[in-house]
Amino acid sequence: MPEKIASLNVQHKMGDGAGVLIESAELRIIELPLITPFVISTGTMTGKTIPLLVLKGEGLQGIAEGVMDPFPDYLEETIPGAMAFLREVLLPSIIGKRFGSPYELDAVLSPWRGNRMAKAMVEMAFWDLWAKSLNVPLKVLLGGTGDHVDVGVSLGIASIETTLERVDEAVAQGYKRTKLKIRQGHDVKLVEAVRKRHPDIKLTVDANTVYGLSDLPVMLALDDFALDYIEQPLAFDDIHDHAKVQAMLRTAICLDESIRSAVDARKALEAGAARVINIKVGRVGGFIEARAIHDVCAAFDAPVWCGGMLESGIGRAHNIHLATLKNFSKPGDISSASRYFQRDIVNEPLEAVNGEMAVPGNGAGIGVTLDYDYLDTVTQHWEST
Ligand code: OSB
Ligand code: MG
Repeated sequence: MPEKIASLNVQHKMGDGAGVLIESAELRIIELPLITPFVISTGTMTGKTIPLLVLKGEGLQGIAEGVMDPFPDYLEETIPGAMAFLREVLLPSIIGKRFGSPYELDAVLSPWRGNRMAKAMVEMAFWDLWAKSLNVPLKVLLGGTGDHVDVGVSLGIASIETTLERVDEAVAQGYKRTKLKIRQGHDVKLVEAVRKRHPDIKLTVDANTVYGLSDLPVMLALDDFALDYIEQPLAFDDIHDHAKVQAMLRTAICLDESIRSAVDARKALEAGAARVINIKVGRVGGFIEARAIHDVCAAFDAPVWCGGMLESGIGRAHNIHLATLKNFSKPGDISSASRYFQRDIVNEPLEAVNGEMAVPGNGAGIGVTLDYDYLDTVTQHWEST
């Protein structure tokens, strides 16, 4: 174990029963087939590989999934890298310890640079465990309210004809926003066709970082379609040029990949690089950071919405609880699990009705439970500590 871990000693409230003792952990990699391949500007996904963490303590289980990919094509983190960091660093530093709250746990995680997706797995699983130990729904501890959240769909890259069919279907199902994935050569004509067929729907596009300043004519053309926002047109590590482009557009820019922290959000909003932020709890290191971003954005009057990463029911449930916070005022990417998977790994169906997703469960924590029969059949790797 690196020396730094041994020296990180969090304050324990030993003996008074407060908090939860983390006794052991289980780590899996699962592989869920996708009903339809999901194509974005940076690549195609035909199946969803998901690292899954279960923290166990005091007869309870806290569960979370990671949003990193097998290869670093969305952001830098990868599943193999996260598995090693979890196995060798993060899990040894928390197992056998009692944490009074996620803030105490965060004191162990936050000194490490980067690796926010891996840290988020631990943090989110602990929030679930902590909520269960207090016997309250996760949303209550997060400060959210309400029983439903507004949701939209994210449509992968396909022909104009296929996209129009998918948009028709999403609109018919009552989804409250349609997001089209775009890339060079698959942008203005596509948006024009969808807009022509549906003049009044809430429509957005997501370029997943693929444009540069040389694509300015495309971004200016997209400005004419009354889009609710243009998501992450430029590089994942760029704020400066997003500010340049935002100054030339009436349409809001929404940042996704560029925002890892509340400090990033503050700088982006101060610079005028965006007017909307996509918050993915798994991307930013967990709920503490997600809430901090939410609060910074509220202070700037910038709406936020909950992003998605084709999560299983575990991540989807976490996202729904987060989206109950007040400034999540735009529909999130939390559509029905059945759009992605023939069968989910949780027992509770997570299906949108009229563009709303119900907060799962009436009970404690994230409100969904693992379907172990199915989980075992899709598990590629299993280890425990
Ligand atoms: O940019 O929001 C994105 C999926 C994989 C990688 C990046 C993104 C997405 C999505 C999917 O848009 C949203 C969903 O889970 O439905
Ligand atoms: Mg995005």
